[in-house]
Amino acid sequence: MHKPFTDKPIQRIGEDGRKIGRWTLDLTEDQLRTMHRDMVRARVFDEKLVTILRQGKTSFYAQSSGMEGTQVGLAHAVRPGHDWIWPYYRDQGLAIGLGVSVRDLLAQCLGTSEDLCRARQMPHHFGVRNYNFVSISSSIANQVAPATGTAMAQQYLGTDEITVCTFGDGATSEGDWHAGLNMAGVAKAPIMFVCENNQWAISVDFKGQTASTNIAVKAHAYGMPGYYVDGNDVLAVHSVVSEVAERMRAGEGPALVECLTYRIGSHSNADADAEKQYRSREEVELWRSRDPITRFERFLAAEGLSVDAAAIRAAAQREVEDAITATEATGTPGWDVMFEDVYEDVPAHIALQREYVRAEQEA
Ligand SMILES: Cc1ncc(C[n+]2csc(CCOP(=O)(O)OP(=O)(O)O)c2C)c(N)n1
Ligand SMILES: [Mg+2]
Repeated sequence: MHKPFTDKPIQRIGEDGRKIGRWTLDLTEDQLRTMHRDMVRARVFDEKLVTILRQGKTSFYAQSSGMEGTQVGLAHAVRPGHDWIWPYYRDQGLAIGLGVSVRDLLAQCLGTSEDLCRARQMPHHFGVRNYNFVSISSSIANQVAPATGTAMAQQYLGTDEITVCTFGDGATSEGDWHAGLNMAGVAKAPIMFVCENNQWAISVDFKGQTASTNIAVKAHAYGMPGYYVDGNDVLAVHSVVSEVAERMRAGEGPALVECLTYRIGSHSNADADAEKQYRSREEVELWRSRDPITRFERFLAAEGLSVDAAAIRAAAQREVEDAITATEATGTPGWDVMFEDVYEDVPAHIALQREYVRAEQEA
């Protein structure tokens, strides 16, 4: 059993890839290989999205490079399509780890005809119904209170589903965040709050965010355990969140898991990272050297499990490129989709607006 409220982040593997402490590996070779592949796929997806953003094919993207250990470790402890996920906008690695296809994610980013959101959401704000992956909202901490509502419904209905709600370190300063955690604590709802602490909220660093020693400690106030985990250690994340999920399924109520990681790339395509205005290159380089994928590869090698990293990367690049070609070939939806799906009987004023747009389009 992992201990809550530790001073140091919980780890399983060190930077050198060696085991820390005494623990037995409870994952199969196949699971380990899939975890590694999903981390690489998430990284490659990020790299490719930055390129297509520069080509003007999409207009918004928030990178998750450096955070794959947290997102994939979490994804592999969730039962896809059974448990519910209220994600935040940097969670493409979580979606990929759950099994959402890269093509579905790309269709949304590019707003093609097969986009599950019908090209009506902001780019990179996915929602994937089959995976109970709720549409991403850009409003910080907006998802926290409704996620608690989902968990309360699961409890009320007597299901064995759980809810996972993710957010960044910056989100923990929002009122919604405290309201959601408070209510979950009172209700003992089956919800796992996962803070992807990448140490920056755009240009505000962790010290500027909170006077607490870490985020996990805040769980005390809401009557739930708080786990402080090394988010660049995929096995530590997986082990802690798996244990927490089991406890929640057994009716033991909510928990807060903080995964300490780092955002290697810019905040989005609209911040001053490239101009070096708020963080030093030395800091970025230090965290780049703590790459979660490299660390995991060292561990796999130490365990005698060699992976052909170059081949896996090349396959991931082909996967993303093929998905772009295939989804672009489906074209883009017509202008009239914006008037569909909301009302069964279209109200007169909306019908009038539709006619205005039609006249304009046909002029
Ligand atoms: C309610 C609200 N306030 C402010 C913003 C502007 N904003 C967008 S991202 C962001 C920082 C969030 O940081 P964090 O929660 O740490 O997530 P990260 O981007 O680091 O993954 C802010 C302040 C917003 N989107 N919503
Ligand atoms: Mg952050």
